[in-house]
Amino acid sequence: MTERTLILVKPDGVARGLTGEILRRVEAKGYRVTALSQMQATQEQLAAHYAEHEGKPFYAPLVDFMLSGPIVGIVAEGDRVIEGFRALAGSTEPTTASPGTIRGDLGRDWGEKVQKNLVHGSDSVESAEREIGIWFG
Ligand code: D4T
Repeated sequence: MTERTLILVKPDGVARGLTGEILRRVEAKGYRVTALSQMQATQEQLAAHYAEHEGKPFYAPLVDFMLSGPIVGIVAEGDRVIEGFRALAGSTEPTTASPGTIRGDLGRDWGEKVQKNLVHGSDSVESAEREIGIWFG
C-alpha cells in the first residue's frame, strides 16, 4: 500500500479560512487526498491522539484549543508523504518556522499557552495508521 498520513487543519486554520490554501499546497506537491472531512473533535479522540503529551504543561491548553472549533481531517497518500508533509508544515513554532512552509508563511505566535500552528501531520507510519483510525474509524 502507498504510504498515508493524517493531516489535521487545526481550529485556527479553519477559523482563518486557510483550509483551501493548506489543501492546495498538499495537492500542488503532488500528494493525493483520499479522505476529507470537517469535524468537531471529542475529548476521547484528543486523549487518544495526544496521549504522548499527557502531563506536559501545554497539554490542557492544547486540548482546549483543539475543542474550540471545527477541524478538518485529511488523509493524503504518496511515496514518503509523512516526511513530505512535515516538510511542507514546517517546525512546531510558527514564529521561527521557515518561510515557504505552512507554519512559516501563515502562522505566528499569539501569546498563548499553546502554539496555534495551523496543522498536524503524522510523524511515522505507525502514528499515521493509529491516527487515521482515531479520526476516520
Ligand atoms: P503536531 O504533532 O501537531 O503535528 O505538531 P508537532 O509534531 O510539530 O509538535 P508536537 O507533536 O511536539 O506537539 C503537538 C502540539 O502541541 C503544541 N505544542 C507543542 C505547544 O503548544 N507547545 C509546545 O511547547 C510543544 C512542544 C503544538 C503542537
